[in-house]
Amino acid sequence: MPASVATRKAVESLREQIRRHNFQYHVLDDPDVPDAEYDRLVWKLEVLEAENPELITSDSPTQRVGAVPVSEFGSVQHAIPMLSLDNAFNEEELRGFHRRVTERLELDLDGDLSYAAEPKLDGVAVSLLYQDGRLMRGATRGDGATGENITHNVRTIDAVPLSLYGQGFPSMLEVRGEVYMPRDGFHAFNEQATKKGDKTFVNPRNAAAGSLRQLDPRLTAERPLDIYVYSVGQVVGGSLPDCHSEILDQLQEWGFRVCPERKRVDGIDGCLAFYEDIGTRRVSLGYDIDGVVYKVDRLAYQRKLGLVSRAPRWAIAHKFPAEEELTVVRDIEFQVGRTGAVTPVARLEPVFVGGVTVSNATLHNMDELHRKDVRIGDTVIVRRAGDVIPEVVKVVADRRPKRTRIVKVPANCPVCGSEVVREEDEAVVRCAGGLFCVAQREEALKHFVSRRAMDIDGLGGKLIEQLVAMDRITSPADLFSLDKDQLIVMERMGEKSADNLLDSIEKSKQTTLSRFLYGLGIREVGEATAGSLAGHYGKLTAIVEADEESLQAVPDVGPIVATRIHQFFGKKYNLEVIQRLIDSGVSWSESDSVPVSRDGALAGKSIVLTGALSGMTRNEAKDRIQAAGGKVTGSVSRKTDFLVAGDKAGSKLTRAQNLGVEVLDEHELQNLLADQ
Ligand code: 9MJ
Repeated sequence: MPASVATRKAVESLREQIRRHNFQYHVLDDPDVPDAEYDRLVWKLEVLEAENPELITSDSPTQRVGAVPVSEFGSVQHAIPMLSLDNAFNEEELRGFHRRVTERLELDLDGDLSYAAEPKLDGVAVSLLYQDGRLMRGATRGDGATGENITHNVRTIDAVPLSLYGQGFPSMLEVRGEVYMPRDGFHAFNEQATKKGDKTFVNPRNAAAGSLRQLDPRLTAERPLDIYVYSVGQVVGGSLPDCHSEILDQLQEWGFRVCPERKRVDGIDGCLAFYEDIGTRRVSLGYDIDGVVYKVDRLAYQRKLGLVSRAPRWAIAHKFPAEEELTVVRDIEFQVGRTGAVTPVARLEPVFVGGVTVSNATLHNMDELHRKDVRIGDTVIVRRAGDVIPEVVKVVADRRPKRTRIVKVPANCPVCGSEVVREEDEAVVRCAGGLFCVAQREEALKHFVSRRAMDIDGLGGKLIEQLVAMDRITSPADLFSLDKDQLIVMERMGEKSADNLLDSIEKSKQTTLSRFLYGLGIREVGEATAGSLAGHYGKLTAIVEADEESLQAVPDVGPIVATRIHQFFGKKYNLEVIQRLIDSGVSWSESDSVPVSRDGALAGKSIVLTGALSGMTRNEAKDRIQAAGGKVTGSVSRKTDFLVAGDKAGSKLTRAQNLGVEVLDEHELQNLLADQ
């Protein structure tokens, strides 16, 4: 029985509502209904379509994912070639581009020629062809003239409209843009893949490319892909505005996602300011970019400028320093940290990456080293993004020389020769030497004197290394018996600096219980836990005597942390050092350790700080949050209550937004603290 008029109308109305919600969600980033309501509409439509299959159309929102894999990718001729972009790697090259443009257009070099400036997305370029408003074909760029037909896969990307929104579109409209995988989605995808033992991707761009190269669209549909469009190709039967930036506004109205960072700028100064601005915010964008693109905004000028060998004369990509580079592993050595963790470190042929020269990169731990199978002599991809420690991403397999050296876990600590052990369920191997190991001793001392612990000014890493090497100090307690004669013989130590250092050592004796506990360097006891312990027990003796069960009553102390604390105070050596410290005059007043406010404005709240604060230092903010009963942690998770975002907040802000964590600015934090 054919569907009734009422059913047809219901189907149309549901599709219309779904398209509108899609527009709000994907294009405007402003959902107007909760997910549950959206899902209900789709479900209703699915039911009606199942009952009336003759009403199914290929642009119905239910028809994104085809059930049958394609057997191969067909090829697609681009009616208008898909262009590539010339690059400018520095300001001089950019100025050269601007000079050529203004000369050809016979304009004033210092005039305010408008450019459309856009971030340069690091994804996969695609072409989407719409006929009478319906998506007919999706294709890769390929060599610019011929690409691959990936219609079955682009259809699965929720942000790609299957039919255009609004009115007035040309009967034939080809839209071009970049399919990318947002960083969060990339990490989540890799995490899942690791759990399942599946292949992981090296970076979001490879993940996007790999996802679009699936024969089975059901696999592509599971990948968190997104799109920003940035130009048009073939246009028949309709007209578009006469400048690039307005074309993008129009595309947005027709239902395409356009990068919100794009901006019309004037002249070379406008371009440079845009480059600076995007460069500082690059880490927090949520997706990878490798530069910015400037396009002469007026199409009449674009036509006049024309092309030269597949690249337009009217556009240029102004590249950021690469975050990934190739280099060769000269050696793999092992570093010993404060807790004895023995970490493999690759010593590299120095390489310029992420804006600095890198000659060491972490390999994290032995499991990572084995998984990546990094060998001495290998060519590797090194990554340094933002302020992150440089890391070896992967080995370039086809550049492996015949003779490479595989590095094994050392049986003995490379520093002190003690046995190296691996604890059950831990990826980390550790030197069993404890404070017998010079490396652990040095690191423990550096930690003890650090600003957030005992805060001994003027006692830097190099000096500690010298003092340890000369056997002047073996434990923190020895610091307090140093005298001027011992100090003055050290390298670069004058009389005045020796006096100043002795002065700061003396001053540091008056401390707080939580700083002292933190400074002891008990494994798993960071600042927040040290604060909780001090607040909960108030007295050091009570903590020393506490059993594991009682320790677990302290906020944030679980069984593992409780064991670590109990083990630490169970060691005679540690108790002796503590006693010597106290005998040397290290003290704190008990009022410093008043229980952490249980009814303070931030009681029980977990808070992450990011970006630069203007009205207080980060440490002041930490102290005040702790005094108000809150806990400051380093990374954003679902358990985080607030993210305080200062100026130039980075990726933590994006993560918080994605997880729905409440974001406060500095002013709002001040208000909360003022409620105390
Ligand atoms: C990227 N990759 O973000 C272009 N692109 O324009 C932007 N690529 C482009 N524009 C013409 N924003 C050719 C390529």
